[in-house]
Amino acid sequence: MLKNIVSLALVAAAVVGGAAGQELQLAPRANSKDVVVAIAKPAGSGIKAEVRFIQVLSGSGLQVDVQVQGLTKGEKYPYHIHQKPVPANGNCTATGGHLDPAGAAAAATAAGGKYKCDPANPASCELGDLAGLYGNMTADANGAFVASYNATQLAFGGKNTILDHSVVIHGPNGTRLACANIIGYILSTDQDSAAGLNDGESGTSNTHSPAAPRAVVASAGMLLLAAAATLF
Ligand SMILES: [Cu+2]
Repeated sequence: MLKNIVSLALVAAAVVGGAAGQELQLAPRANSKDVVVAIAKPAGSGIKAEVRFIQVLSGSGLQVDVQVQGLTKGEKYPYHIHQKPVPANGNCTATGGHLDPAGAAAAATAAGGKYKCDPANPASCELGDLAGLYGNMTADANGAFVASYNATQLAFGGKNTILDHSVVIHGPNGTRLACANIIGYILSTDQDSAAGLNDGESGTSNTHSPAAPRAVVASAGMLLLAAAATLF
């Protein structure tokens, strides 16, 4: 399974490299052979990051792979999925609050308390509170951070979709340091799938181009070669 995930990540990198500037719309489809990924690349304040969300082939949720450079050792950096996309001017403040379709924060406030995510009780956490659920980013001696986990609540499509949203990295004092949109890609092994996919979420589809072509893969071997060229 882990090997599969690594391979899928490489495949994703190949397609991203070959389809620069093209966004693909996604829809979960039962019994589909599609491999579905989404990537956000937050940058700013000397930070460069890549967060990959990969469809888990069995079970629910998304595999999340986080790689960051440019952090300061000894400091904690919260990061989240935020509600709104990053506008063209790159203003991270415009991404609004955390993605919270179940209203965890509002429920905490209504109960007279202050929102606090307890990872042992995911219902207490906003869907997009990745730091609360899985821990803050922290830097090693080189200013780097790497994490990989299975976020069981995240999805491509439906009420818990992460598509059309964004990833924001905060400084220790909460300042928004880096942000990027989550962009989805479909890698398909079947050629007869129609275009016109969407993630089922209305109102924010303006960030996608309806006519964007799909990335159709011919063979996994070819893609892995392409991935090597792209990554290194
Ligand atoms: Cu945030």
